[in-house]
Amino acid sequence: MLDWKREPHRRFNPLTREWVLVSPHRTARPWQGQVEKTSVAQQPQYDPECYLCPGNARAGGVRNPAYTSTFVFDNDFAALKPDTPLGRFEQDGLLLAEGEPGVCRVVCFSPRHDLTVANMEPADLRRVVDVWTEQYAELGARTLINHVQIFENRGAMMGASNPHPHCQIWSSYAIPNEVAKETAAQDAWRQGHGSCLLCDYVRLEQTAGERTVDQNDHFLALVPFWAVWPFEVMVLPKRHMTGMDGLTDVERDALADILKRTTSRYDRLFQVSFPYSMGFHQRPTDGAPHDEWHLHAHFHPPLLRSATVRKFLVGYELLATPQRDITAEVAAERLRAV
Ligand code: H2U
Ligand code: ZN
Repeated sequence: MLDWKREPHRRFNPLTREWVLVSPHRTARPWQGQVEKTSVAQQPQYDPECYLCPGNARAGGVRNPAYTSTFVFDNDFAALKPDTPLGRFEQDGLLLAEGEPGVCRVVCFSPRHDLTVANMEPADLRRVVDVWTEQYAELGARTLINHVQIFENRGAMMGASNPHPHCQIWSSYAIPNEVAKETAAQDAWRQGHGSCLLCDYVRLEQTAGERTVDQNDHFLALVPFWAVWPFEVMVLPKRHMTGMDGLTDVERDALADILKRTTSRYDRLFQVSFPYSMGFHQRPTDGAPHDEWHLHAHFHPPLLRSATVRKFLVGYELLATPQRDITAEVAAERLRAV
């Protein structure tokens, strides 16, 4: 039997059906070196230069309303446009291109420039969950929108252009790569096992416990067995639901709660406003029931050892297979401890 806590090994991601290389012998024990404290400039509640703050002008001259809770607008530099034709170009099976219509939006979580998911009030975060649910339903109902991707880039390290709490929504005609992989894997699991892959996984992790980071009555936050990023986290509803439109009122509060718990743990880990890319994966909105799908969120944070030491996916990882040293179990233990 493989001693996967100590020996180099690879782990299988059943959602993407890809492998990750794990080298636990390089850091068998949790990091015990110095944790650098970085002082981050305190943000003002209102920044006259911010294009997301209430009442301010955006690029192109549009002015934001004096909004008091959440605020949604069409991205002024949208990567996708709704009126793009569905043309196709093909040459010798080698060159293939498809027109890709879509809608890109920006969602401000709060009028307050200085807040983050970790320090917003639960009731205000709950309103953000409501907006996500509305957007998923509204955009997903359009004939040419078959997938709605909600995601947040947090922190300059992850390419966020602005500290004002916000996320983006890119909704598209095609099913994007990661979602296509997860759809195929969940569908195959359901065909082969007669059950939901992530319902089965949630049950396994609830029993195992060692990769659990936090939980409430309705959601589980864990470092997946196959995590690539050092402190990668998945947030999953304990009950089967294919998308956000399946959330009950109580579950919407619980989703806000688990997101706040998870991001607060992140902030405490290196005593810094923790950078990450996070996003929700849920049923494609192509009209099929997709009962194989189980709603979840992925957090992909870049930090490795401190507020300033980050992981890069380069070299072997870019050319061969992603690799990590600290195991998912040790990462979960550290996130549980803060
Ligand atoms: P990020 O911080 O995740 O980059 O999101 C900011 C988005 O806001 C980005 O996609 C858009 C950018 O195109 N944006 C506007 O729509 N209007 C503006 O005035 C500036 C930025
Ligand atoms: Zn702002």
